[in-house]
Amino acid sequence: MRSTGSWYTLRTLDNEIIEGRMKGKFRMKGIKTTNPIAVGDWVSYTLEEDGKATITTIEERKNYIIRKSVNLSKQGHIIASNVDFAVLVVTVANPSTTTGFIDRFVVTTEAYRIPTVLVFNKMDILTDKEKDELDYRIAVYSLIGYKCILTSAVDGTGVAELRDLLKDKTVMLSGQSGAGKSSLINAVDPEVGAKVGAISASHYKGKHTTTFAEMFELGFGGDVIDTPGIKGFGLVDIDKEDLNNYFPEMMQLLPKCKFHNCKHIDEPKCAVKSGLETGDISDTRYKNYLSMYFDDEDIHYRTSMYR
Ligand SMILES: Nc1nc2c(ncn2[C@@H]2O[C@H](COP(=O)(O)OP(=O)(O)O)[C@@H](O)[C@H]2O)c(=O)[nH]1
Ligand SMILES: [Mg+2]
Ligand SMILES: [Zn+2]
Repeated sequence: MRSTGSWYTLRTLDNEIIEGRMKGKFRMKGIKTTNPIAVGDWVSYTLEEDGKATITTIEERKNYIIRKSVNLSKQGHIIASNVDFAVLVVTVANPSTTTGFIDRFVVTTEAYRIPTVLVFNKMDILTDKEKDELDYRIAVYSLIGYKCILTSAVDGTGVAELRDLLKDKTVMLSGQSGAGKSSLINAVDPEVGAKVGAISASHYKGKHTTTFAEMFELGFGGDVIDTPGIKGFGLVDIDKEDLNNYFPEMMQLLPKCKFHNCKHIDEPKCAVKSGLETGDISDTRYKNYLSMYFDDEDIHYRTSMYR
């Protein structure tokens, strides 16, 4: 359910919570990761006399999602494993989530084949102009096939819909800090008592733990993995030549491009570039695609700049 340093919190099949440590070293085939055990993993353990568990094996993961480690760019950090889908909480205002952030996230979840739902939070504070912005984004993302939900943790908008979505599932909840992840968890299940805002930030400040995923069990059934502090997603082990595979709307047009391996950059008779002119391909999505293709990590695009 979570880990603090070398200790792991485990939930047993009998729904007991125990602390455990791992024995020896685990290596995952093929990938270098900074954390051998991730939130969401199933493990086997032996129970010690003091009631603590010694973790002996990790079960094979159904899926997992990795981001680049901040300092060791060659290594990845497994954010969560064995999830049914991902929820990205985004906000149009206070703070404003860039489309670059959203697109990096959904490219990563596409690459790991994890279905993704976008939750637009803080509906209660949007100005008319921000609502226009929201409508535009929802049009773009729902057309591509991403389910979009509108919520407010303050006035309760969309909370019932979110609750239905989470029920009996294991869900990775992500979003930039301050988007309202903890508030939404509490809104769907007040019993959870996730720490909101400044409290959780200061709580972990001393530890330098910018990524501290944590699983919460929902009273009505289901588990949510809260992943605070994720500033953005590095595109770990995504080959840039494969990047176009992770933009579903580009994949759909690919058969109409002249070249079957078109990267939609400067090839002639490219259906994606024609789609940009007709409006079938979103400018911001395409610009974010180029930014990722050329690995222009520092560029953050805001939807409003390109409309
Ligand atoms: N107005 C408004 N504020 C919200 C909403 N959701 C969260 N907040 C506020 O946004 C701040 C960050 O919320 P938090 O849940 O800690 O965000 P997290 O970092 O994503 O977990 C807190 O001050 C919350 O009270 C919302 O729907 N509307
Ligand atoms: Mg939080
Ligand atoms: Zn093309």
